[in-house]
Amino acid sequence: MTRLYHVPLSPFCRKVRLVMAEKRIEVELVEERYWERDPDFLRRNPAGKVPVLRMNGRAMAESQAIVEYLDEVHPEPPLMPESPGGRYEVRRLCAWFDDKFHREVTANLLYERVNKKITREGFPDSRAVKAGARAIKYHLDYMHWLLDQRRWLAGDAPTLADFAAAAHISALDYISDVDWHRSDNVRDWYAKIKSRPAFRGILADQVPGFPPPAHYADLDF
Ligand SMILES: N[C@@H](CCC(=O)N[C@@H](CS)C(=O)NCC(=O)O)C(=O)O
Repeated sequence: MTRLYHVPLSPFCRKVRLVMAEKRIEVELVEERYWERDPDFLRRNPAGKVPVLRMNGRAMAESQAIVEYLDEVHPEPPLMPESPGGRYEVRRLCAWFDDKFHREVTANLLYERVNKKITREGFPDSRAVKAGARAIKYHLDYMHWLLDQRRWLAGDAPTLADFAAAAHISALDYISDVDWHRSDNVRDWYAKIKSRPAFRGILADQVPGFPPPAHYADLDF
């Protein structure tokens, strides 16, 4: 039984879900309220974080290690380029989104507005929200610049970098925090990736107390 312990709006969980769907790997999704620190969950991942993927007799943590493992054991379609330089660029961009974008944007917007309420940690910090709203502009401009030179973020074919970025962007779009008028390049890229069958699962997500805007699941947004 392949099972993913996740929360619906976590960008790291979404990255794993998207990559599994792209590779047509069937998986049972189990919501894990990681903040309740269930002892069984902590046994599966002592770091206490989601995602955790139970597959092939092991419990795996760390989304980037997981998606690279999946790309090796399920090579079709390949989501890593063949050349070392190409793989370097994919890993650099995955780190860009999962580290820099996560810290400057996702944490300031999504975690302040949604996670704090769900985990009963209090109210959004308006300074953090303002900082996130400022930072996302710069990140969209950086994506615009990349997409001026490439069809996809890391080159001319879709890679793990696109799914890492789309995982963050889709979670922010769920709370209407992406300005789709800022860059045609980014909008076209997102329309392209959003229309892939792999996206269906996350477009159907519904988080109680946080209904998504109408455009969230609309392919023609
Ligand atoms: N580097 C980890 C980050 C995972 C992560 O931070 N997940 C968050 C949810 S979005 C979490 O479980 N946080 C709980 C905690 O930090 O205690 C990965 O890529 O899987």
